[in-house]
Amino acid sequence: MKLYWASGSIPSWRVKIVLEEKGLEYESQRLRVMSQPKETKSPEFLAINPRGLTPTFIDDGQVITESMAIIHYLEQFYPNPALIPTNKMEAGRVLARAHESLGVVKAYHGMDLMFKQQNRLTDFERGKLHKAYAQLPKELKFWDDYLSSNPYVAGASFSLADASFYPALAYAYHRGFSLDRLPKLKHYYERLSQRDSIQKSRPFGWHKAGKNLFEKYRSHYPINPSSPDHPH
Ligand SMILES: N[C@@H](CCC(=O)N[C@@H](CS)C(=O)NCC(=O)O)C(=O)O
Repeated sequence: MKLYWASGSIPSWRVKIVLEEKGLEYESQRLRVMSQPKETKSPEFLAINPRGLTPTFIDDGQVITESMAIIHYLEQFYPNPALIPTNKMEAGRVLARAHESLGVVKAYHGMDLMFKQQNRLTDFERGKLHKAYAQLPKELKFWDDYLSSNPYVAGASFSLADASFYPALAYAYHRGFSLDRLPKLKHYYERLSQRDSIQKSRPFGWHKAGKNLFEKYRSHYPINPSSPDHPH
């Protein structure tokens, strides 16, 4: 088994968590996506994955791309320990929430525009950024509610939904989003951060907060802190 991955990538981290949970040994190859040219766009890697994206996983000569596909594949062919329950109702919830976590990632596509010089943003980009900033707390509130009745996001035990969602939540923390208004989620984040599979796979430097995109946003676009859309 071989995994091509990128550091600080939510999709790569998902796959690594599942590999650790299942205790699978694999060859690990990090590809740098911030270098010029990107290692993900080298002819050697493009021959494996023509889209040049990580994670890319190889098992028995079969190339599997897309993080959600890889974790489902791992569950199907390496079922122990099970990360999807056998009970229909519970399995449905795990699968739905695993895929719902993509909604959290979607909100970051706008927040990433904070990395750019603000006076260079087009009106369209600025609109996208504002939308993402307002959307993320709303999105995370769903997850806080999911934790009202269960210790994990889709039930009583760690599942594919947690492996899929936790890296997206960790990104929010890493980028300075305060979880103080979402106490169940904050507690969940702290508890899962201690989990073996998560500790072993954590991207370099992600044990502490990184560049605070939320702070940067507020300094550029001061908004009324009492507004219901204000996440802090
Ligand atoms: N939908 C894909 C997304 C993969 C993706 O966008 N990977 C990024 C890192 S987060 C990447 O490898 N980028 C390399 C590049 O743009 O060359 C998945 O879930 O696996």
